[in-house]
Amino acid sequence: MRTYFSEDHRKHFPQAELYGGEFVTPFERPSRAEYVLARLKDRGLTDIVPPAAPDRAAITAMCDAGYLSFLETAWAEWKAAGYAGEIIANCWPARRMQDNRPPSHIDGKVGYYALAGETAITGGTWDAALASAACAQSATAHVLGGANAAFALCRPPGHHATADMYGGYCFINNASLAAEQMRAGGAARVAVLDIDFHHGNGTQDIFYDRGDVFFASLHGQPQNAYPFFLGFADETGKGAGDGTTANFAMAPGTGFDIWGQALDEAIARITGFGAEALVVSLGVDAYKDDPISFFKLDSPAFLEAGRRIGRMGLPTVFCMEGGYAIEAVGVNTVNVLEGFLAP
Ligand code: 5XA
Ligand code: ZN
Repeated sequence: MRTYFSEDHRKHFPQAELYGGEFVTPFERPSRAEYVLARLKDRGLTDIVPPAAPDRAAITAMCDAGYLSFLETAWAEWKAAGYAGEIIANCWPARRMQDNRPPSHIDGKVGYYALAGETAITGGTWDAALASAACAQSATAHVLGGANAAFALCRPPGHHATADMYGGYCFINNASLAAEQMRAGGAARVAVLDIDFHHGNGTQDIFYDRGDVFFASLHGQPQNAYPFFLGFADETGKGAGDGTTANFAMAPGTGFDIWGQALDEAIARITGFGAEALVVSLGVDAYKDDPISFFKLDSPAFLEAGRRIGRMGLPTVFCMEGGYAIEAVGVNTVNVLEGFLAP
């Protein structure tokens, strides 16, 4: 399986994440990608190539124009405002406030376009986000060209980003771009299977009223887990998308016995939908030692998950999402890929 990877991911390395009332080194950091790369090479998956230039038109088609312009210019505006630190949101259009009038001042814009406060923007964030999107786009092009699968080693990740909001370490929704590209490339029905510990609120939001893209997510129940406000089982889609969203929200302490059943059910739903192509939001923070999650999967569980996904027999693009038990991220990610390759 070919991996698409861009060194430009390093341009996004905020020094601060607001966590537990303190500033800490962000859990989502460049070394995560290094561990995945090292493990790919250890296991002989050495077909690792840089992506083509990002297809900006596809990104523009999926995202809000004001949002993209904000991402591209936020750092310059922040500096022009005289701020010394990194861009961190500190005010929002909360309940009973207007949320459809983007402010002019950079402080207001940041709050308008942010869905959470943990994610800092720096001078290199936009370039890195574009490079990450390019990895997803090139991986998808590779599969549309006839490969049975490809791995986009995306960093920053994408599944929390909506068409007009960033957060949860995500800026451009890479998996959604891949799904749209699969559709444009001829797949009549596409599924996104999100196995990251956190609900893929951005992907759900982008496809919620679409009948041609199925979204299934396995995640920590929103009462207890980020992103908290979406991912309940009764969110099933609307309009033409009624019935094309499936949320499997699980309790603290969930192990592979329960998680594996949810995966089987998600796979059955995707098969029943008649998907012709698959995008996997490949987060490995369901791992038992992940520092910001509460599932209890061990490393062999990721191998088994990959096998079950592989048995679907669909052209598949894997997009890297979360996973913060840094030294295990490589093993767990590559386990999914190896399971897929030898189902
Ligand atoms: O999949 N999403 C993540 O891993 C990010 C979680 C951010 C929590 N503040
Ligand atoms: Zn996650």
